[in-house]
Amino acid sequence: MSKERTLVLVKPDGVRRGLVGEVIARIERKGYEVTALRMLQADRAILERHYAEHEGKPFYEPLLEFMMSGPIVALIAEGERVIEGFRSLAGVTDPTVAAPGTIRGDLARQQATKVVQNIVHGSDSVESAEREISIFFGGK
Ligand code: IDP
Ligand code: MG
Repeated sequence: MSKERTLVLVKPDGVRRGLVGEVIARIERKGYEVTALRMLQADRAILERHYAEHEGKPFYEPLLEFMMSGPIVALIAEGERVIEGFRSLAGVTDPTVAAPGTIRGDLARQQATKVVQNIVHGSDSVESAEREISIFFGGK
């Protein structure tokens, strides 16, 4: 099994609520290594690249607005099967039904917003991970 890298984002709701450390702690306690980390205010251009697959969906504009609503933290986590492993730590997209024990299941819930606010993003494949890492870390 080869070592993988994944892109994790702590979304603006996670940063606003002071959950950056909690997210990083869960990644580290699981045994993955954080190998790059930055805080940034995402602009529309970077988010259009990151969320290109969702263009045209009803939640696309609210998603971009939400992701621009405050600072985010981007990090690279590394380890064997980290892509699948972080998605497992994060839980499913909808925080109402995300399993207790997961980041989304423990720390998020449905809000009265057009876009689901669920604390974190994690890449969903090797191809997405490399593409997304190059967006946030310039090909590093
Ligand atoms: P993921 O983050 O679990 O991979 P995606 O389907 O890639 O989920 O969607 C990206 C983000 O867009 C989600 O994390 C969530 O914030 C938002 N989102 C996804 N589907 C919906 C929806 O049906 N309604 C509102 N927001 C959504
Ligand atoms: Mg996704």
